[in-house]
Amino acid sequence: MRTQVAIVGAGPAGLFLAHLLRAEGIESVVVERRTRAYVEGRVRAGVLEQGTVDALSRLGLDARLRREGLPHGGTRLSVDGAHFRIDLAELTGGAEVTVYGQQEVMHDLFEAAERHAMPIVFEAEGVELHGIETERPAVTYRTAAGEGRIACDFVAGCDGFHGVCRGALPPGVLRTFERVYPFGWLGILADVPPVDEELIYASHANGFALASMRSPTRSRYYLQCPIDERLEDWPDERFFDELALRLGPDVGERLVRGPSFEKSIAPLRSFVAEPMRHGRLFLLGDAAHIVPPTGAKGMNLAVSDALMLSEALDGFYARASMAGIDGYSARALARVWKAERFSWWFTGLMHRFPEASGFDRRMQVAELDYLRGSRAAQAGFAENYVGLPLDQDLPRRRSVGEAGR
Ligand code: FAS
Ligand code: PHB
Repeated sequence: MRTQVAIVGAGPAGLFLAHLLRAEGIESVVVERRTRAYVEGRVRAGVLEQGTVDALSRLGLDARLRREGLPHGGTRLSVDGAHFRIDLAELTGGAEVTVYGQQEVMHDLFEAAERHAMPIVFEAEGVELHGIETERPAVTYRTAAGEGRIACDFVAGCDGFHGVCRGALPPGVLRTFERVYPFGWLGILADVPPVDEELIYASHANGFALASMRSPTRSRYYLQCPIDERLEDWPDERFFDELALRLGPDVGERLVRGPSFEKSIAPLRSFVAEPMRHGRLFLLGDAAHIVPPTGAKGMNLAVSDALMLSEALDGFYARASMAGIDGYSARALARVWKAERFSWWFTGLMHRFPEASGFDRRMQVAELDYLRGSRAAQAGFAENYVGLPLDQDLPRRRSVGEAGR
């Protein structure tokens, strides 16, 4: 078959891109290794930035989000049980985040893809890229129905951290940057009402905890844990006891307990691959970058990559312009690195590091105390947490002469 853009991977990056291209009249075919049920069933992100909500609205895919999503104008931080709130909306001129699970986003995107008869090949094995340095690239794969080949103009690598597309960049071209954290997140889902109407990020001597949610009747909770922790060592009773301790007495006593129906441990890493374009191949989302989930950026970065690439491809097909194509990697990486910084900073602030010195711990305490008491510090937190604009035009650097006036 032939199409304009072959998309490898049907996660948030791949499906947002497919819908954005459809909206611009650009054809694509998505090739996904798993089944739709598997992709939809993965429990991952929980918080949508304003830009992600706006993208769903622009695509006309926000009806259920408007009904069921939970807009949050603030978030809370807890330090050894003492809480303070950061008023996101007040500090950002009205921006907020929306709690709406990645599973729900994927359901809405797949439902709409079905309505629009968008071609998605599921259970595709052995995906390989060909000719990405030519103007006639192709993607091959096999399914139960046999071998498949997609001739295209461009390939979008949306196949996540463990996919094959990043590996298609020649070794001399690809540069990677990584930090692996010495702990993970033990997360549960339970059908119990959330402990608070907003999220609570907690720093405690025993480690980090996060009280989040999926709905007014479904809670999502996380505990920092050693990376080699075993799920069987964390029965629900132990999990809730530790969560109550780390959230502090006044919140802990409000905690509603109940049986978890999902329990998993996620490793934490910061990772960036550069460049995010080589020839006719583009990398988007986790295929190009990973953030620790502390800043709730992972899925939102996948969406902003898709927004940028769809603009670039619209320029190519509508105006025969290569400007967006040539500028995609630098533009996407400018936003990616800022989200990497915020996620790394927030992770370093809220977690306990086994090798931390007494000085390191004092730095955390001082920074948390500064954040608690400074409007300027909270404004910086807020603009990063709700999501920086697609292109953050930093104030023009003033020369020394100008600064002296
Ligand atoms: P994805 O990994 O979501 O999707 C890639 C798709 O490509 C998958 O469907 C995969 O099956 C497919 N694929 C892979 N290899 C392929 C191949 N060879 N051929 C064809 N298809 C292939 N983010 C947050 O913001 N908050 C969180 O709390 C959070 N928790 C997370 C927990 C876990 C365990 C993980 C792994 C990630 C978490 N994330 C979180 C990050 C997550 O939401 C990602 O950022 C988001 O899914 C990125 O979307 P994609 O780039 O589309 O990658
Ligand atoms: C979640 O609800 O899964 C969630 C929320 C906020 C985060 C990370 C995860 O920072």
